[in-house]
This record gives sequence, structure tokens and C-alpha cells, in this order.
Amino acid sequence: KYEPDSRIHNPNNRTIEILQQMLDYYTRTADHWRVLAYRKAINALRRQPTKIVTRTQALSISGIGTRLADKIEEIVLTNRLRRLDNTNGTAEDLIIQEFLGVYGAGLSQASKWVAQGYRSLNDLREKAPLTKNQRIGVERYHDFAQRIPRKEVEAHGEIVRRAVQQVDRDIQVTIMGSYRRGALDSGDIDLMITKPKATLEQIRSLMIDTVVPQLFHNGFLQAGLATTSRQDGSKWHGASTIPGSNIWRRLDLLFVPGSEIGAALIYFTGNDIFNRSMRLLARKKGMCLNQKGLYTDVLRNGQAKLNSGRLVESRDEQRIFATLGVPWRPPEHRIC
Ligand code: DCP
Ligand code: MG
Ligand code: MN
Repeated sequence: KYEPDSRIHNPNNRTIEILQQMLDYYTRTADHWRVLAYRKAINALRRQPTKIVTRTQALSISGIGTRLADKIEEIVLTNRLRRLDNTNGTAEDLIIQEFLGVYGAGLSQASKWVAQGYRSLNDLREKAPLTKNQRIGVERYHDFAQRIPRKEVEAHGEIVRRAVQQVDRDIQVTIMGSYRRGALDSGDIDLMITKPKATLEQIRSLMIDTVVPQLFHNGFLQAGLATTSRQDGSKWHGASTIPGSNIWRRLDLLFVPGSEIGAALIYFTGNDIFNRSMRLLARKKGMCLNQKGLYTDVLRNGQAKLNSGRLVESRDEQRIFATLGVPWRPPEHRIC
């Protein structure tokens, strides 16, 4: 069985480390299929109790195909991967990769900056016309790039929980994302804000009108980066710091009506690949799973949905698994 700690003492650590560099490269260049293949292979390797040395051994593991098996053998034999030398390719690629780390900048924005002649974060900071959010992304680049220790994730959650419960004691604040999966550190802080008997609009207005301004006022929140519209406003993205620290952290708040807690728990726990496989499974069974619920009797014409189906479950996380016929998986095991 997979244990989160197995990554600390794993006979395949060196191989994983190098494959991870390839994965990072493909993540930066938004190469979706390779990201999936590398993630799968890395997770499969983590579960191996012995060191995988040959191509044949690698191929016998489910989740590892021929191309990755070749790479694994090469890494073990040479202690490196030639392909990585090319990924560190042209200077332009490197700059694009650096620009992709700016909050909110995708491949098209990063390439545009390079085409416009900007060569470094300093160029962007000093010469480029930036939107308000891009400026925050550039100024806080190194803050947002740092992993957040589990203890600090808890501290952010606690500050939000205290502020929320001063307004309404029945509102629940739950730390989601990689934290809920047991990660030792996280890329951002994901908080689900919900209340068993409340509607989305009740939670949203309480948060946006009262709690968020209060958290700005007391110095915890540093910037707002994105909010969804008033109609289906279910999220708030921004940055926060805990007292005594000057590192800005990315904070995501997800507002969830009581009736949708189960579906939101699944969605916001992830990881994204696990979510994708659950959704695919639902589709295969003529159902539809999204962050609001599990629907049945969904009629499709190819990709297009002809109706939205009938809601079967949304409040209870375990019942969604059961209805889909998937054995319960605790959050720590939802790593694909
Ligand atoms: N999510 C998803 N699909 C996406 C983005 C997110 O299903 N494209 C879901 C699954 C994620 C959760 O939302 O686990 C939170 O998203 P994050 O981007 O914060 O990812 P994690 O919390 O899993 O990892 P990290 O530690 O990098 O924040
Ligand atoms: Mg996260
Ligand atoms: Mn997030």
C-alpha cells in the first residue's frame, strides 16, 4: 500500500528525482500528456519496494510504458538523462519558463513578453506595462515559488477560521488541496468555507462583505487576485501572510453551500488527476461528476451533454464514491 512517507526512503529516489525534473519541464511548457505520463510513472516508482534497474523491470510495472522504461534504464546506468540537457535548451526557453512562474501568466503571455524583448523578471518589473495582478506576480515571484510548510498552512487556516467564527459560529473552515492529502508542504493554501444549512449566496456575501475586509484590516490579507462574479461567486483568490512572516502565500477560498459539501470535498481534495479519473469513470457509467454533485441519467451526443441529468448525491463524500461503485479512498491515497 502507498504510504506518503515512502518517498523519504525509497530505493528509486535518484531515478524519481531526475524524472521529476522532466516533469517540471513539461509542466512549465504545459505539455499535458507528458505531464500525465510522468506523474503516473513517478507515483508507480514510489510504490516499488526495490530499485528498478532495467527496462524490462520498468515495463512490468503498470503505468510505465516503453519510452519511460528506456529513460529509467538510462538514468540508472548513467546517473543522468541526456534528454534533460536539451530541455535546458535555448536561452529563450529558459526565460519563458521563468515568466511562466508569474502568477496568472500562461504560455501565451510568457511568450509575448519574450517576443516584446523582455529578458528577466527585472525587465518586466522596470519596463513592461503590467496589470495589477501581473505586478503582484512579479513583485512576489519568489514568495509564491516557495513551498509552504504544513504547520504554516494550518496557521493560515486557523486565522481564517477565527475570523469566520466571530461572525457565524456554524460556518466551517476546512483545509483542502494537497494539505488534506497529507502533503508535508503545499504550493498554496486551499480553504473550503461552508455551513450545513446555508446557501451559496449567504456564505458568499458573509465572506466578501464582512470577513475578507476584516482580514485585510487586521493585516492578514495582502491582495485580492480573483473573485468570481456575483451570480455564481464561489471563489476568492488572493495572498496572505501570518504574523511574524513577510512571505506572501497564495490563498484560495472556495465557498460551498451545505447541500454540496460532499462533491466539493472530492473536487477540492484532488489531486487533479484523481479528479479527472473519477469524472471519466462517472461518464462511462452514464453519470456526470462535477464540483457541485453527482448526476445520473445524463444524455450525451458524443461530447455534448443533452441534459444536465438528475442529482443523485452531493452532500456526502463517501456516498458519492459508493454510488460510483468506487471503493472508498482516504484523501492521502488520492494521488495519481
Ligand atoms: N483542481 C482540479 N483541477 C484543476 C485545478 C484544481 O481538479 N485544474 C482541484 C484538485 C486540486 C484542488 O483543486 O487538488 C486544489 O488545487 P491546487 O492547484 O491548489 O492543487 P493542490 O492543492 O492539489 O496542490 P498544491 O500543493 O500545488 O497547491
Ligand atoms: Mg493547493
Ligand atoms: Mn489552490
